[in-house]
Amino acid sequence: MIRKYVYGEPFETEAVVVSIPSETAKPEFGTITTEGGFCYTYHLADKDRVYGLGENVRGINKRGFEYISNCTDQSKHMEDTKSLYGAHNFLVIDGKETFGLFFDYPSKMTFDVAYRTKDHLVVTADKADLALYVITGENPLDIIKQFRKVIGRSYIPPKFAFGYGQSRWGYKTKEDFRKIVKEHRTKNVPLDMIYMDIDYMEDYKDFTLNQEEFSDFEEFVAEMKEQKIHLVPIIDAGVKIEKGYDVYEEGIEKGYFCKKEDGKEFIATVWPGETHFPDFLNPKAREWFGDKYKILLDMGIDGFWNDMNEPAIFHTPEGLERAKKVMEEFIEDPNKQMWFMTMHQLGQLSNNPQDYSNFYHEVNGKKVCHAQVHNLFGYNMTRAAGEAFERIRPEERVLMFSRSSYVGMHRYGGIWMGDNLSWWSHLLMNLKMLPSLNMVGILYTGADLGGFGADTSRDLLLRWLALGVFTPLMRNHSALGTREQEFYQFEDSKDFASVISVRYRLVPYLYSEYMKAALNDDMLFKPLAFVYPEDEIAVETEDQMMLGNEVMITPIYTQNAEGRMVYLPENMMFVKFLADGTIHQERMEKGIHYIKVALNEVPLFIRENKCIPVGEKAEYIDAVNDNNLTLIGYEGAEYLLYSDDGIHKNYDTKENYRTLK
Ligand code: MIG
Repeated sequence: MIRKYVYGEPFETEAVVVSIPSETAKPEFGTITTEGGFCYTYHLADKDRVYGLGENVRGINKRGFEYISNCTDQSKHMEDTKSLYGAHNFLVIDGKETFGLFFDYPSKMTFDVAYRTKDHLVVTADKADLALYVITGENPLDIIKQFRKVIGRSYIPPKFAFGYGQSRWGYKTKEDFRKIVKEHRTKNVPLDMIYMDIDYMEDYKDFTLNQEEFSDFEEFVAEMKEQKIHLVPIIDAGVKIEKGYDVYEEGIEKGYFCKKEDGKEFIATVWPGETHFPDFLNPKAREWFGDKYKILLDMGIDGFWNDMNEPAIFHTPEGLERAKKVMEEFIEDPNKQMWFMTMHQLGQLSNNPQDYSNFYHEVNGKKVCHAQVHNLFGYNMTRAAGEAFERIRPEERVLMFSRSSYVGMHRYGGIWMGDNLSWWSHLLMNLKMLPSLNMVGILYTGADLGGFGADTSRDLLLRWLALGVFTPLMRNHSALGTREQEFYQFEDSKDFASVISVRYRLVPYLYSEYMKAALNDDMLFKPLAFVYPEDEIAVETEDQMMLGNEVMITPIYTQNAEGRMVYLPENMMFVKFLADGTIHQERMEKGIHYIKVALNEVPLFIRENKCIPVGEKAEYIDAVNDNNLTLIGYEGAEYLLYSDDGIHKNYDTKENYRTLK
């Protein structure tokens, strides 16, 4: 049961796609005040657990910390980081009373989950203009499924997007890309995608190509396709200000860029230098920008990633002025130590809240200050692309994932988890983020494997890849200036071939479970707590995850570990993909075990009396054969396989299902 409560005049975010009449009575759970802002308070019982909040640090149970929905370009994900790139204001309280909450509010919102006081959930916003949805149901999963139903079906990528991808900020030339293909193909490490970061463009201008390298881009895309490689270019939010650059000229002429109070286009400096931000909240501007993707689609491109769409700002002319003033005063009177704080605040050049208050969107003919709708920007950039793909290429799926997001964006694309670091703790953090993202419909997701910032190490990369084997988006990505982390930068490439090959053997299962989750508003990754709610140990276990309906994964996330402790909430089959291509299977009793897993092996568990299909090795997704599958797990069990051509959109047909036994 979903009830909707409306306060003030909410902005229509289009997160919810089903029309729900609003209630006049007060919500059943918690208290609300609307004077001087919005405040929701709920008294938590000692054992109440709080799930949700999508892309955030810390555990699956969010209790004990404060999180702030405020889409931020955050390159250091620390334990006390309160805002990442997305805003996902959805919670499930599970305990004395079990219910879900969705605060549909597009600006900054604070979630104090028993942090300031140990037993209160307090949700606050500056303005009391929002829609609150209260969801009741049998259990957390039932509540989540109801929520998912009203926010619309999750994005479904083309099947090649379930392959392995290599990426790095810094690839520039055709030779860079050819080398990657050659290394993978000659050393039998599977590969389907190579990502093109900002250097493929001309001066970082969206929808242009560096002419020195890519004047014959179409041929190059075809050359890669012949080797079964999809090139996936990045698109940034800011449009470079440059006379003669058509995207800029058109945007100005049509008035599709965000403007300041005085009617002049807002300027923000990002990678291309000074840019304007397309007004993605204006449907016409969205249509215009979305159509630009056609330039690359027409050249054979079939996937994109949208970056910098929080939107990230390095600095603005106004910000530089503010900083200059503070600096001058400081220089004039060096004794003014008090100014240090002011300088720090005013001098914060990048992603400064003052700048976000300085520009406007045009929504239904009305000017709306960006700060009031900040969290919708990335969502609507990706929506621009998604809507365009529907127009331009209605029959076929296009790969799309974004950095920033809001609830609703899951209909148009996935997300990657942003700029993590090559830290063991981030491997675990990324694992824990998976179910929270699934709760808000984001199924196509994964982390930068190996870590984006900082220098990775061979063992960290291998362990992270072994987690990546299970995440829909499986991409090795790293930052400019960090240690190179393509598999061939390390000794014994066979170990990498072993781990990555497991992904391709599991794709029939992973894809099938992904599709079932997407088509049934289900989660692909569930916390153990959702499957074994009566089991106290399972409920607290956050470093193991249920994948689909048959599997439990137990990634290894500590340095120098030769294995790990695992908890089995029921009897299970321990499965280990060994380096020689064979599969070790061993029945294990419910309880605690220590499992040994070498760096070149991938472990998983199959639930009692279930089985999963595995295929043969393949070096790209096209070569995965769904008609040559073996079942592993418990004898006599059956598996319902979903399978389709991976290209078109006829998902809802019975022909896509068959029972394997
Ligand atoms: O300011 O395009 O998160 O994946 O490699 C950095 C360069 C901009 C941030 C993205 C990252 C990408 C990088 N970008």
